[in-house]
Amino acid sequence: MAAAARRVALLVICVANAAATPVSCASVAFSEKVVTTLAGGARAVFAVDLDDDGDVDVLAAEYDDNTVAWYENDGSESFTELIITAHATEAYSVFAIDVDGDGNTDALSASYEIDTIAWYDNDGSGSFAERIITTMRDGARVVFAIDVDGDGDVDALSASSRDERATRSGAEEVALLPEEAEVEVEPLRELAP
Ligand SMILES: [Ca+2]
Ligand SMILES: [Ca+2]
Ligand SMILES: [Ca+2]
Ligand SMILES: [Ca+2]
Repeated sequence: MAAAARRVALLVICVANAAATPVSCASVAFSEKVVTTLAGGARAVFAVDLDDDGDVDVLAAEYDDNTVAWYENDGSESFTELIITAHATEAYSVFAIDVDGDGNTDALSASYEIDTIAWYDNDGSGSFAERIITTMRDGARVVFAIDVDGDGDVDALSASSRDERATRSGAEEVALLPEEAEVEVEPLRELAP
């Protein structure tokens, strides 16, 4: 695979000050800062401070390496790879949010080949323990998490391309998506050990 396709690169977000003259993002120049060239089959990234040291780190789904990894920012945009799991077979996407409400940002992943949505419990230092949410999302491609029903618990949503239905809480249909996609919502906190 070409080196360029294996890169996980930082994106710079164009932010306009509301009090200032509006800025066209198209006019802003971006400069590439490479996080790594060794993320095999990189499919997705998410930027968030995972070790709560004040600098933004990078979470990545690495499809060819079956890996979910995070890259710790030393504060000068020099990154050190730390493996969360090497068993996320055909890892397709990642997301980060505080799943269990303990103040530490956790990671989630969707793994295509093993039909799995998992989350990884961050102990606060960037060390993660795997928690499987489901292994029934056939061809899992996307994971997202938010408190869908407003009960205070974070819920998970997934899109899986080998399923043909769209469901909420495993049974209740909420939306039909094109291309045989599926949306699944599950109460994460209740699934945690
Ligand atoms: Ca950090
Ligand atoms: Ca750091
Ligand atoms: Ca947490
Ligand atoms: Ca909820």
